Amino acid sequence: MRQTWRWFGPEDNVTLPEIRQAGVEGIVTALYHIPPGDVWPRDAIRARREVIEAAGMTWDVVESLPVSEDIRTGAPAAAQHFAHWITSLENLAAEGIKIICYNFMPVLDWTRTDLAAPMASGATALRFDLVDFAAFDLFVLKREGAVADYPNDVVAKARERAEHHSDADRARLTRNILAGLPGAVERWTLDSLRERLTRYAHIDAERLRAHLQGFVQAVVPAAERLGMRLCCHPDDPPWPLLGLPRIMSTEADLNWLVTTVPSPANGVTFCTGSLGARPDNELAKMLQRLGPHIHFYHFRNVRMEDGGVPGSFHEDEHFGGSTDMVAVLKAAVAEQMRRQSEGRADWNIPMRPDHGQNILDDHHRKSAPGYPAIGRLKGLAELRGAMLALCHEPPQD
Ligand code: DNO
Repeated sequence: MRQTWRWFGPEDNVTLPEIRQAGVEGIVTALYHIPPGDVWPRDAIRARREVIEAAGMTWDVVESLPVSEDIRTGAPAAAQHFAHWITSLENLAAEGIKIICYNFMPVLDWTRTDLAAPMASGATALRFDLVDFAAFDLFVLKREGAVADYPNDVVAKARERAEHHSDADRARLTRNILAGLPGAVERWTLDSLRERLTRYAHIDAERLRAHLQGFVQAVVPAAERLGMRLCCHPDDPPWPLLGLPRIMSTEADLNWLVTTVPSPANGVTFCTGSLGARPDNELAKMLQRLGPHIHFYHFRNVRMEDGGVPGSFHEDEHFGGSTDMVAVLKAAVAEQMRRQSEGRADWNIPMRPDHGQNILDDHHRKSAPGYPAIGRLKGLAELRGAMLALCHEPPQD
């Protein structure tokens, strides 16, 4: 597997020369300053590629080429945004960048309630606490009908917690949920979120799936013509949030996507952290079955705290948590060997250490939540060791 690393561009305080020292081969990045729906111009792509190459690495994956809310809601502008997305693909392909990650999560991208939860080791980690999330939904956002979306005991605990919330607690929770996480392309306030939720009032899972289908039908032929590989990122967390449908949460969801428009260009990002927050996702087996459609790996481990769907979880060490990471890597190595034996050109699937806990100097550096230098380096180093061991062939005597 090709070892890659997410870089948030020149604003990222983990720099390219530092990333190189971590032994990284390829960079995963995006042109974050371009609003969803707009075209990525070729000269901007080239300039970014050159900065990465000057630092001794290559731009291997785009994460993400954003899918606009107009596309997700099937608004009139969707057709024009399809065309823009395809133009961006053409511009990326012309610069040699062929693997494109995107997601189809309505409104919110990945979501956590706590960005620095203390761990027993002294590290801090990202955490999703269902009671805190319900407290936000029920008593800060005050979403109509929200009470029906949580088990009764969660509602009772959320009420009790909300009664003790100070203004600062409410502000922190709101910030963490709506504006705290890197990579999400839009930032929400309570008012803009409420306005946006009304646009989804009549969009259930089936309707959202129809919009995703329309999107892949429009863009996959272009990607195929350009020799590109699209890979949809699963939902994080993998269940509906704020009454919004989420349709990339389970093996059946991912399977639906790859079979709705069968093409080598229509694949998935296998994110063990996102999928791993549901006990019914058996990751190593899913990886085996979805193998031929995987174009990108995110390796990360979550610890489910109550095993519920929805439930609470936190981001554990890469070889801690609820996922058997060695079994996952074994399946990934088997997929690599299978592709090599088939003569597939795309056998060297890019992987990145997804997220990391804040450890050592990370506590002082203030890098993007989930993306510290040293916590991720530890994850990459551990994953690299395991991958080398699993691929090792003893010399024949
Ligand atoms: C978080 C990420 C997400 C992901 C996008 C992909 O670390 O996994 O931000 O990049 O959802 O489109």
